[in-house]
Amino acid sequence: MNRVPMEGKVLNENARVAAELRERFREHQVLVVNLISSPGSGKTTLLEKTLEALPKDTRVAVLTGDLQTENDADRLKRYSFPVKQIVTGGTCHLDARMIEKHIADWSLPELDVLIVENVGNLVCPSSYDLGESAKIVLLSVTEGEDKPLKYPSIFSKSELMVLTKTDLLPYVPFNADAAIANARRVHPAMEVVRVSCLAGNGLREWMTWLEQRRERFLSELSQLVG
Ligand SMILES: Nc1nc2c(ncn2[C@@H]2O[C@H](COP(=O)(O)OP(=O)(O)OP(=O)(O)O)[C@@H](O)[C@H]2O)c(=O)[nH]1
Ligand SMILES: [Mg+2]
Repeated sequence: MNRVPMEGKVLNENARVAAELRERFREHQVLVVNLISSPGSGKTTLLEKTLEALPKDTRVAVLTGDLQTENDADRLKRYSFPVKQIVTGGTCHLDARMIEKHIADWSLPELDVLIVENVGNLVCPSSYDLGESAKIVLLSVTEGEDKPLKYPSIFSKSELMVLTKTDLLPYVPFNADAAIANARRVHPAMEVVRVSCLAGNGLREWMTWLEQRRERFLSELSQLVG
């Protein structure tokens, strides 16, 4: 009976913690990106390719969320960057408190980028601000080009859509141009990168996007200060 007020309270509390986190990330100039998609769209694989390609002295860390297992962190720890698993124990999204708790023993001044892999879910994570600078939505070519219209919330809040598994395009009835057009119906300014982690296509473009997003973040910060 009290579901709606209780949800509102939880979201307000989350917004408060997220605002504090955002302030800390800005203070220490840490770009935080929040990767969101359906289960299995390729978030961890994209992160594996990203960490593999980064110079070893890159100041990057990863938090990866999952309902139950440590599998994704185990996959990502191989690349020698700081990685932590957040096991939500059944909750279908990460929240700001979980981020706060899991970065508690990391030194933010020693980081430039924090990448958060959210729990695989196209709905719940979109309501929870984590203090990130940008949300990024992944859509794989096996999911159907209508998904931006069916799950508009996350597409409207994301700056970038990574269209994943493009190596499968010859084998599935999926119209990539229609998917991108649908995403831009929901969010006209949506940026798009087409990636195949299997074939390696688009990975350079994705890395460039991340690099340029950090530059933009720093320039926005300097305008705030100046
Ligand atoms: N063909 C193809 N398969 C891919 C690609 N990227 C990922 N996969 C496969 O897709 C499956 C799921 O990939 P993950 O990276 O674990 O997906 P995820 O989004 O992290 O999954 P959750 O964390 O469970 O939500 C794995 O079997 C990957 O090998 C790709 O570019 N091409
Ligand atoms: Mg994963």
